[in-house]
Amino acid sequence: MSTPISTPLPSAVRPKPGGEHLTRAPEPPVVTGAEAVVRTLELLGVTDVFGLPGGAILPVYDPLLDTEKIRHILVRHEQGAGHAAEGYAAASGRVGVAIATSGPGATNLVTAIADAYMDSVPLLAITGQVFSTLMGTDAFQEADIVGITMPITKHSFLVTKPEEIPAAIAAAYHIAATGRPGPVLVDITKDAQQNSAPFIWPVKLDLPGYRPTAKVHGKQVQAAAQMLAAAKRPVLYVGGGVIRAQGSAELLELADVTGAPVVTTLMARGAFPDSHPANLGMPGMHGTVPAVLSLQEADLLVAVAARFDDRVTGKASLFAPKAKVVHIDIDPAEIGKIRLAEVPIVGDAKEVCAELAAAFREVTAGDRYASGAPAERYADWWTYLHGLQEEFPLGYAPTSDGQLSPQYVIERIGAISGPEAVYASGVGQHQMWAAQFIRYERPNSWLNSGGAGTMGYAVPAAMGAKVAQPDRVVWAIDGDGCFQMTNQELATCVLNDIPIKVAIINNSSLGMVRQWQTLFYDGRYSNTHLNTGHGTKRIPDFVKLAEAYGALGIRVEREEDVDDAIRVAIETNDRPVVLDFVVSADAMVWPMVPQGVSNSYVQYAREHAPSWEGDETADGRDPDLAGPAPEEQAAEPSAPAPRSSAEAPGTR
Ligand SMILES: Cc1ncc(C[n+]2csc(CCOP(=O)(O)OP(=O)(O)O)c2C)c(N)n1
Ligand SMILES: [Mg+2]
Repeated sequence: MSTPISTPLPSAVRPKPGGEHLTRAPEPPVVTGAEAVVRTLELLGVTDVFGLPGGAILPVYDPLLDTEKIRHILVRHEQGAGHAAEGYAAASGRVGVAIATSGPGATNLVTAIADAYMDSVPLLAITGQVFSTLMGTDAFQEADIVGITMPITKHSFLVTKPEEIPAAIAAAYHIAATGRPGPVLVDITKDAQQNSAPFIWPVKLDLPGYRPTAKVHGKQVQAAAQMLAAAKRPVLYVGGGVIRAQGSAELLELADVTGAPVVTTLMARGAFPDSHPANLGMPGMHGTVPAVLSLQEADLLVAVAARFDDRVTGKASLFAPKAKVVHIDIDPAEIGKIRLAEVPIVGDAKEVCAELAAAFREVTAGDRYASGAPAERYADWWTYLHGLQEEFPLGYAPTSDGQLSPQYVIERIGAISGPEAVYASGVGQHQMWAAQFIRYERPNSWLNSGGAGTMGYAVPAAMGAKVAQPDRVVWAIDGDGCFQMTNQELATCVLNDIPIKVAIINNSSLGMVRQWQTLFYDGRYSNTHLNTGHGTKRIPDFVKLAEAYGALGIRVEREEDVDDAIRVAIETNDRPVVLDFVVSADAMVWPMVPQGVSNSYVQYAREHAPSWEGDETADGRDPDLAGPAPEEQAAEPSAPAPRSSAEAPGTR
């Protein structure tokens, strides 16, 4: 990725004695630091920023009033600004920008910064800081935000002089967008904003040691191609980095050339089309049985910009026990962090996928699978995987209490809105169902908080996505718990004409936590009931809340009303829409691998584990693969093995 920071300011033309005109190096204009902030953002091509003012950033807000190039969207909470900037970035691939004041304004951004760090989102956070003379005195609204965010930023700048502003912001923008993207903070003291200095542009980026793009090592690519050609049971294990690298087309090429199966992690949903026959779906704790077991049975993993997250690996020492690993990542620190890679490849996923596809073609040129049907190469493997797909399709059981099924609602939203829409989700059961039951066909269409698991992400992220892509239908698929964390941004959406659609999957509870209480705490529901749904006082009443904000609110309680409500939401574009889907609290997310055990212990539904190829133990687990039975393993204390009675496996 390159960054457009070389736009020069118009050069001045001065008269020369004798009537001739000569172009001379212009005197740089002298501007305040605050003006320099706005000018720099303009020159970087920033068109939208999300923020909320306060004393220490007030100087910057004054020239923001005059710029015609930048739209500032006034949020109701700085966390909303941060997630909106993230949603903007995740939907468009551009850098998202958030602005806050010092102290609590800046600390309100911290969750979003941490979130962006975990999910490699290019985020530029600009904060005001107290006067440099007051720093370190516990001044009013002082917080050491550079110190606070040090472990959760890719880099940060503390700027105390106006002349440093253009270079600091340009460098921050560049660092956020290049290499492995991430959040960068620029903290600017109030005196640096108020004082003046010559505005010099373009700036020279002086970033010693920052070399984000390494040249791909050809020999490693060659070795990977040979391993792929020799493998019998390979899997392309695709992570969210493919989307950040805009490498979906190259990944598709790699998959098509090799004929290998593909799994897309929670962060990578949409990186590879769900309609593609090689896509086995999502791996991990709530992954599809074929995706989870493909990794367990594989003899080769080609990890493409994936980071072996514990929600994917389960107990890491028992993950993919038969596989060698090719690990492709732009961040060398990821390689070998969790799992040794026999072939490490440091490089941009887009570039490496293209090179690996070409190398594979060369290596296999002339062999009997090279032309015609690449899937034939791994025919036995595909036979096994197709068997799993047939036996364990994603599904869900009807609800037992007659309430709406949350999976059905989400499935209908996806089916009616289609792959051109954008779907942002909160965190919890609804997030997993949205990852499972919406079919993603294009990158940047699925936005969620995968690494941090930040409740409250959906509404502001959807708002940011809609600002970036106003012509798309943008959904926030949210939980009743998550929605209560950031729904104040509905005011921002209404007042700024950002007509997002919010689907609250209202199970009246902190559902994912409740699910663990059902499975692991004998149904002792400690502090997970939210009283927002069926048979409760409905505090708050989401329809009334939506109306109070000037949005359209509709409650949906019956299956036959679901489609109509979704269509009304899609057709309503003069204001945001909130659909309160009152669903069953008892629905659970399946399949599931209990935390801390081998993925071979994946359960299709309650008490229903897949049976195994070859030698089987009485409980259906292959002793070679599964490791000790879950009861014998050192499972996390919070997650003993499931012990409650049967629930029907998925039927739809
Ligand atoms: C900020 C934050 N606090 C707590 C959690 C722990 N947590 C994970 S999922 C969840 C429940 C979310 O409830 P809701 O939004 O209603 O979604 P549901 O699981 O019911 O679909 C909680 C509390 C979290 N992920 N983030
Ligand atoms: Mg809920």
